[in-house]
Amino acid sequence: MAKSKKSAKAKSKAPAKKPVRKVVKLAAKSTSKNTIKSAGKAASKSAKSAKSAKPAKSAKKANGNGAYPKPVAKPFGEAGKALEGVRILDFTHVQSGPTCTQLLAWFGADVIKVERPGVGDITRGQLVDVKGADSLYFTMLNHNKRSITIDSKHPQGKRVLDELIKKCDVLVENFAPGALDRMGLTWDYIHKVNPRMIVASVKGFGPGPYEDCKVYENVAQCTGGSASTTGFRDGLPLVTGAQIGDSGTGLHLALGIVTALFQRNRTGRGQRVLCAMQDGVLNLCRVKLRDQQRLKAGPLTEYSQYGEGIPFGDATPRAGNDSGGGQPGRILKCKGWEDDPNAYIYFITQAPVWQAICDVIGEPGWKTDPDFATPKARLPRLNQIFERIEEWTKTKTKFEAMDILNQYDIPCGPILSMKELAEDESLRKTGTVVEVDHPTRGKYLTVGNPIKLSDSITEVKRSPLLGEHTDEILTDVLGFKAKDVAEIKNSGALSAPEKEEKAA
Ligand code: CAO
Repeated sequence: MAKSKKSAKAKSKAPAKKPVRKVVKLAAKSTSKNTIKSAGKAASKSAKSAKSAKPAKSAKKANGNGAYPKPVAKPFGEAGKALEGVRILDFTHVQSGPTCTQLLAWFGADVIKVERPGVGDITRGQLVDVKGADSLYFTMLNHNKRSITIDSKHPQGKRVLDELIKKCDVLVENFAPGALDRMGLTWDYIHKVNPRMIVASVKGFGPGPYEDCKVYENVAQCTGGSASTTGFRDGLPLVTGAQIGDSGTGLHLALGIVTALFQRNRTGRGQRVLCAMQDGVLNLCRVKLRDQQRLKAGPLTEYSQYGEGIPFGDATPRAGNDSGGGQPGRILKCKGWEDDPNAYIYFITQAPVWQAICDVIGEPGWKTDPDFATPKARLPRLNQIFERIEEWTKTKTKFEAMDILNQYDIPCGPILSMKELAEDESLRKTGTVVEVDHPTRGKYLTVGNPIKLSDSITEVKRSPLLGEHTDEILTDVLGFKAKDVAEIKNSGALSAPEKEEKAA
């Protein structure tokens, strides 16, 4: 490599080598905490100076001409959470809905998870790794929530639900189509009981031929355009490990909810928010619908298939690991690939750094060779180009390659295993990977809030045990007196039905 570095330096046209950035294991030098702290200091300073100076006209305008409160003087991160005061009636289960309400909880909403007595969210008992404890499936999707058990079909359960509807701002659910209505909780009913309530739902499909179908993650990936465009041209359609159907739709729904809350500030009324998983996946596959339409204008020249001389059909094909845009890229082998399934790097031949790429891989002649010098000339030769680059990457570990290539601003990324991500120090420091303690399962790792707000800092709290907060919700939130609590409890609306005695 020393040779390639030297040649990169020697060529006057090659972009200057940047000072070495330590990227081994992607360790960040400054933590987000530090960044947030300094942002907080700066903000406090500006808040102080704002007191003495007259606000500029533009600032006044941005602040709604005085319609909004003055900026608080408290340091960033100490002025409460973004969604403080918002209460969520969380009727979600499995993954898509819980992802959404977990985000809202991280932003400070009081999320009250309603679960079926005795059973709870079905994921509590799925993929169990510690006997007798809630599964990771459940704990990793339900942080910062409270749990109450209610049989929603019991008259006394309905009584409690009615009170919750009155006291909450948003009802979030992802039951199978029609299930909420069958509980008697139609939109008309809820809107009548609490006209300010927002009712947010995840369903598999929007209105249309499939609207009544139950849907899980991979069904959404298949029906939303992801599977038909994932994998290799000559292989099966593939699903991806990223849960774009479930977690992706949960994210979409969270945005819909905060947007509806924002509109409610103006209109005073709630509305329905619907995210269909098919729509959410298609939204994430938008570039593939772009390519579908480009097919009319001729072959998709950035797809490897073009260089291989294989004609295109009438639908966007699977493109293996080709880059999605106009910057050709591939996954290439690195040192150790024979034994390590993740010894690979994604390498992008971005046009502005082509000269540096040629120098690094030891092909300086390609900088001026008309077959390689321009992006257009390179498109039919991508296989040859990436084979040559791979000869170089195979001599480096993925971290060494990342380190070297970043000195020249060459976009690339090592294929990181879940083990490497779990152990990554920088992700721990930013709170993206968090260790949480749980009373029945002990310590476990989870993914924290990936959305960092400088004035609403997320603290990841363990998921609730089944019905852990039933009493406090009945009394503190709903204001039931002891007599009413006893009546509701004795009715059996909050507890699992007694198991029938087995006949002797
Ligand atoms: N008290 C009493 N009954 C309750 C209850 C409670 N607290 N909570 C749920 N139930 C009942 C429901 O009312 C429903 O009963 P009916 O069908 O008799 O009216 C029943 O439990 C089952 O609900 P469901 O149909 O939603 O659950 P399922 O396990 O059969 O299906 C799923 C699961 C995910 C396929 C379905 O909910 C669905 O399609 N949801 C929408 C799409 C979605 O979010 N999918 C992502 C799932 S994550 O991969």
